[in-house]
Amino acid sequence: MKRNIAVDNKTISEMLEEIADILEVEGERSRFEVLAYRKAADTIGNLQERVEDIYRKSGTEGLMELQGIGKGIAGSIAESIDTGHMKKYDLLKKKFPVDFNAMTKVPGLGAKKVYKLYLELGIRNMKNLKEAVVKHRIMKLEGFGERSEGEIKKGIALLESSSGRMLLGNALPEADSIIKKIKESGLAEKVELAGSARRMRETVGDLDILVTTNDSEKVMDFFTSMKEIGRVLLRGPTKTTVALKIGINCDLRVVSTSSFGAALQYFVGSKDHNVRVREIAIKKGYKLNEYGLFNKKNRNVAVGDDSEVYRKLGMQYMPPEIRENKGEIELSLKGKVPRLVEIADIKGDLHVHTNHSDGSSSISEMAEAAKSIGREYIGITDHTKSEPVANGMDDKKFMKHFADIDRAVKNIEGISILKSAEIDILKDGSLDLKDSTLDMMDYRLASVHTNLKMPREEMTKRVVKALSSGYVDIMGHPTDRIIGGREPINMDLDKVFQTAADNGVVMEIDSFPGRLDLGDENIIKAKGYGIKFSIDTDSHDADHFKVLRYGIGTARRGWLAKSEVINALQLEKLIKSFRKF
Ligand code: DGT
Ligand code: CA
Ligand code: CA
Ligand code: ZN
Repeated sequence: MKRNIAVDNKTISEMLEEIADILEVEGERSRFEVLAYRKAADTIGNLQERVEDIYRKSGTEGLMELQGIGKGIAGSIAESIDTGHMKKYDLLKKKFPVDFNAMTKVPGLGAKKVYKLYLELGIRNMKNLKEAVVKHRIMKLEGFGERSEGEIKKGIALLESSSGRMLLGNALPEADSIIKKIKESGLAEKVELAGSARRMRETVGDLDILVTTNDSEKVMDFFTSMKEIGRVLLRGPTKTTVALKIGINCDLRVVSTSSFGAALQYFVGSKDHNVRVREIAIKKGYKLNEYGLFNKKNRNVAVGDDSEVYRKLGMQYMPPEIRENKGEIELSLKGKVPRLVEIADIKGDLHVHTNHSDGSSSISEMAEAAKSIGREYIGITDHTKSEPVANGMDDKKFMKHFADIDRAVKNIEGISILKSAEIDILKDGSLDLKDSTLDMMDYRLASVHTNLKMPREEMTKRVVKALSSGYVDIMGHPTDRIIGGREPINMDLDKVFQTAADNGVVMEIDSFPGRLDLGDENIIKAKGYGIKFSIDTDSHDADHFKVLRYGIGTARRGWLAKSEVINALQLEKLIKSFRKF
């Protein structure tokens, strides 16, 4: 199987993941080697910088400085950038011509199951898989059964409903880098991101960029020859559409300086928001479109940026994140748009993993990294024993772990390190550690990780019991959904939020791009119960703290103010806010 030059992070990460899948099912290699490839795939997949840039700048040495990337894997990555091929990958794929990458994305299908489907039914790709589901061939297989087939069917539907859109966490860094390059080229005056990415939606359909320039030809030439671009789909003097290598389209629009404000207002969207703004314009005797806000004399009165459009219409400025026609228009007309929480408000991070469970960095490394980006405190929340795959610790191990935290605290200045854990909420709603261990923590974060398919009533009971135990301060990634990968757990959110409100339990906004949990709509719902929030990164690596921007974007889409976010508090106030027992 031939591949295009494999230079983008996603392709490399997927190849490494597939190597891990094949090594795993081959069963001839050590578990260690399989894990090494998975770890490397994960690192590359989460990298905000382009791995190609790192390699070009600092060679294989530079690659080896990345978490979990040793000499061998660094060599393979270098090879794929240099030649467009990874020998090891090609060899393994020849032996196992199975699309592990696509099929393991189906919730519930791991590498081993995919391999079994290949051996027994000859299923090599998604198309074969879908056919087998339709023909009910999978339910007859040993180890699968009717329920399993039904789950695969649901999983495929879930995947398809989200395909075509990309996670904000993958799309936004790409947009940033394209915009930076256009700015640096000096060919354009204004360069602005628009569309759903500017509004920080959790997934985006395509990227939209607006520029002003006096040489549209040159800008379009520059844009279409960028290395990020896979194919030019449409090229014109005012609009060019390209397919980016990362697997999403990007529209670049050239607008005149006098139209810029109206164009930005229009293309930031959302469409529903725009429809309302246009109605208001008409009522006030204007005509509004992407070219301008025109008065009765057909003169454009909104010159500047998008805020000019709103100002001329007698509306208060609304941040892009809330432009969804969900009440922002009414508040804007009354001048009552709230000030939303910002990255700069965040003082600490209350969900951080280390290499004491499934993280890749030490307590001190995580603290240093957090300090370097201005955090004043972090809470260490490693996993508990019910998560053996994540190296979860039992009560005894936590004693040693806490002593290690104490030692790290002594060796670092300028940041406080809090003792906590990400405690599993067990099947019956009890917590995965003894009360005496919980008592030693500064606060307690609890999450559901296992038995995700419980019936609604049971799941609600389970979570309500945990939240009313008096021991839970924060509920971690409350719905446990994975965007495009796993449905939220089935529970009565109203009951859960009511219980949280009654017991002073804070809801987390997990900033990891594939989670963003709670998501915008559930934040609005929880907010209605008077619940407070913690916007955390769930970092598993010193490099992960930067995902906070996605959590903040989501919080803003959920209309949160600084006062509703506990980790915007100074440490002493935060500690006081956790209930004492
Ligand atoms: P996406 O790309 O599906 O994630 O979502 P958007 O919001 O980026 O949508 P897109 O790329 O189709 O269009 C960008 C913006 O342009 C959109 O947010 C609002 C504006 N727009 C597009 N089509 C229309 C329309 O038919 N009417 C109005 N009023 N605005 C539109
Ligand atoms: Ca778009
Ligand atoms: Ca678009
Ligand atoms: Zn978790």
